[in-house]
Amino acid sequence: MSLSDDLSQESACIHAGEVHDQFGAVVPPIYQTSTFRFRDTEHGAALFAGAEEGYIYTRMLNPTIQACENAVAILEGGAYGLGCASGMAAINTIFVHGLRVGDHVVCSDSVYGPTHTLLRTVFSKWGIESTFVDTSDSTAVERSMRPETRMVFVESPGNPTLVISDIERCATIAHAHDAVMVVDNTFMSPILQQPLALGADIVVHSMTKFLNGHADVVAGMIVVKDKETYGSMRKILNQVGGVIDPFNSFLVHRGIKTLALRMERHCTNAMKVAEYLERHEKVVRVYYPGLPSHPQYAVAQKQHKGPGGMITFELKGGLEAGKTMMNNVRLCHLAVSLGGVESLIQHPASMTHACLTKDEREKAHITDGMVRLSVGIENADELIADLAQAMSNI
Ligand code: LCS
Repeated sequence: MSLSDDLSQESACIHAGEVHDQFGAVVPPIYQTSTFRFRDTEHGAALFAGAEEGYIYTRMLNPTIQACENAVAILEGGAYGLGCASGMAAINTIFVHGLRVGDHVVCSDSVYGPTHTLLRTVFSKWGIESTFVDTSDSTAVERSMRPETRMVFVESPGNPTLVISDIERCATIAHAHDAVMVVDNTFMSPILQQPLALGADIVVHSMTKFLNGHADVVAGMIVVKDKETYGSMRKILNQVGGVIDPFNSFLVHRGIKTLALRMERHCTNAMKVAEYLERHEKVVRVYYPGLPSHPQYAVAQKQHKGPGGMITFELKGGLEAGKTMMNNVRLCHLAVSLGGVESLIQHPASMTHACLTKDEREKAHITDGMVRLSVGIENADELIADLAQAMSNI
């Protein structure tokens, strides 16, 4: 991995992870192969023994995957990336790597539903307890720490409430208790937030979202700071097996070239839409990190380079009003996922966060009336016109 440290994020998006192959290919080729030929038995044995560097088998390492891993690691200001089959495969790999029987995790209560469920229903079976807490409240994080806490897992902004945690403060608390600080940076992308620079040890992404940006790939990425963590995590990933494949790596890497450009447009569009929604008579509440009304606006200003593309809001008339609106959009699609060039609207309580109990949702302030909008890069006036006509049916 080589790229000058002072290169801007805009240029890094274009050049990070580029390869120098024998043909001078400008774009990393797709090495669509499951396995690699050895010169002879000694070569094969040396590769397996780690005495020589090279490729053995695609689950272990592949040049196309490595190019994408390097690109994301550079953008996050980390040292190594580990490409995974999905964001959930990446999160699972981090848990399997970092936790053992008797350990305790402190996790944001407003996280993507399956992250919550994975800890609560799978890792709990293996004697790993989790406390879900509002990580925007650092005193609550401090209070939740136990002698056996080995990991603090923060998603910020949190899905779907957009609650913002002070990453620097959470990392300080985690480190004071010898716990690893993990940040899910999916909602911001490395263009708008760099958790490693704020003290996090590990960053995770669902690359299905902004990094790829075109709603045609499911993939994840882990970024770490040091060789030792990378080595032990790579072994776990090889064993649990949830690796990304070469073609998806190629697509994500291609998507990253326009990441800085796309994020700029996501931010300006979402700001216009959020301001419009906040003024609308049928809207009760808008959660958007770019609005001064956001409860953690000051933290957002300190921690983000832009407000992002995600908006959550509540309508007068709650769930029924929300359903009417979502059933009447024309330009936006009624679909889960986020971070693509197209705008997507969905209902967290019955969709992305339906796997939480009503009590768990209430504790995390995920109300039945919440509507989540991933603002795409369409024309902002046309998006606003679509939302206006959809709300006129309420
Ligand atoms: N982390 C966050 C913050 C997410 O929003 C998601 C997926 C994941 C991790 C998991 O990534 P995946 O395995 O899907 O690549 N979020 C989704 C959402 O809000 N709607 O559909 C998927």
